[in-house]
Amino acid sequence: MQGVKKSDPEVYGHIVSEFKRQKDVLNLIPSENYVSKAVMEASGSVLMNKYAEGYPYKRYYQGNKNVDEVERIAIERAKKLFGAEHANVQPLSGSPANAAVFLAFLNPGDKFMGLDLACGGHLTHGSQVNFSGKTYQQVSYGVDKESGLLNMQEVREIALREKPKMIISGLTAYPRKIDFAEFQKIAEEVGAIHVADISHVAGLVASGVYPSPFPFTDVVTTTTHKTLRGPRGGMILCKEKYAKQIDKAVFPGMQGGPHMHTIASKAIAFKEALEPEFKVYSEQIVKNAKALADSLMNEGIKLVSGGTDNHLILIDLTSFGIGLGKEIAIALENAGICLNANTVPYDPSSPFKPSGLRLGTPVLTTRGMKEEEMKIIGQWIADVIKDYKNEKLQEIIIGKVKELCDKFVFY
Ligand code: DSN
Repeated sequence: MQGVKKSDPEVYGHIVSEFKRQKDVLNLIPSENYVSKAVMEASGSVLMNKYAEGYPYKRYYQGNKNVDEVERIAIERAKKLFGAEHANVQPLSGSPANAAVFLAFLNPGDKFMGLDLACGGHLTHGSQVNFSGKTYQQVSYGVDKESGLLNMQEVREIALREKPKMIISGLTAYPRKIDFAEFQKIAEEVGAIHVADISHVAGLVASGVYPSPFPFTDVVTTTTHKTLRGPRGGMILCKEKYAKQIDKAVFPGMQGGPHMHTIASKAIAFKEALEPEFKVYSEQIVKNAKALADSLMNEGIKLVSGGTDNHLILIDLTSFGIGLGKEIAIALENAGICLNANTVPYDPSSPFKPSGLRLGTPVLTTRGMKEEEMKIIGQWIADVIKDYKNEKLQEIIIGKVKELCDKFVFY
């Protein structure tokens, strides 16, 4: 970083502080991860300088012989990793990927189904403050109030009644397995396109430790930076029969020039994910999440759905009070534990003052932590939750967190 240091000491200072923060906190944000040095280096390479509108070997500008190869490699590896017929690696992130899919299959005003934001869906699955809810007609499905689980019979009934043109399956805060095959079956029954948004679980899917939507799902969207441990970015995978529609929707429909430095980083991350060690890593993410969930429940903390099948856990704080998520997330950050406040299904409060906490294990697993550490971390989290106004306790725990982090240095 010597160039940054010399040219812009102010920004350099913040980057160094952020490096230190990432090293010294227990990062439990389930949508984040720490990428390899190779992935990071490619992101900062000269590929950043290249415009490459179009697709490999069919570009609008000259000078693409190197980036054409990089994008071809990324596409081939993405297809191999997931067993997909077609891959578009250009989406800038998850929301643009989903926006391109809407553009490919729907007209403004058309009806689609998505998981309610408050029940674990994403903004782009039809939230009223997002383009998806503003431009198209969303019909939401939720989770069962008691069990916190998806009810596929209800999803089918809504689909038969509403006849949507598209059904989105996928999650940002659902800690259990999703039956992608059943979603596809329902979509086929009502003549809808099925889009599985696997952003959170992509790494687990690639490793075979979570149900895969391949090869039967029409279209799959994902980010590349969560459990997949690649750069900030997105991707669309689909059946060959939708390839042209998807490619046209991404470019020129939705985006201009792709970010070739990010595509190079994606290619590297896919190579890493194709290695046997990545399966071991993914298995450990789930083992760690289960161990952390058990530790929290042993301390009397209530979890939505009573546990987890993937990398994430949703804590229901309503027994401590309504709308306490943010306040307790801040108390935990003061104790060196970083996660995010989140709504719980049928939250009696609002998204601005949610009643839950969302946490996950991708980063801690990348750092090499295992079940033993999860047990201790669960106890620390529970201690802070139960006494969240106790600043002295936060000070004690932050010291212990630092000691633990020093044993698991990643970069
Ligand atoms: N912000 C992402 C998450 O945390 O799940 C989704 O866009």
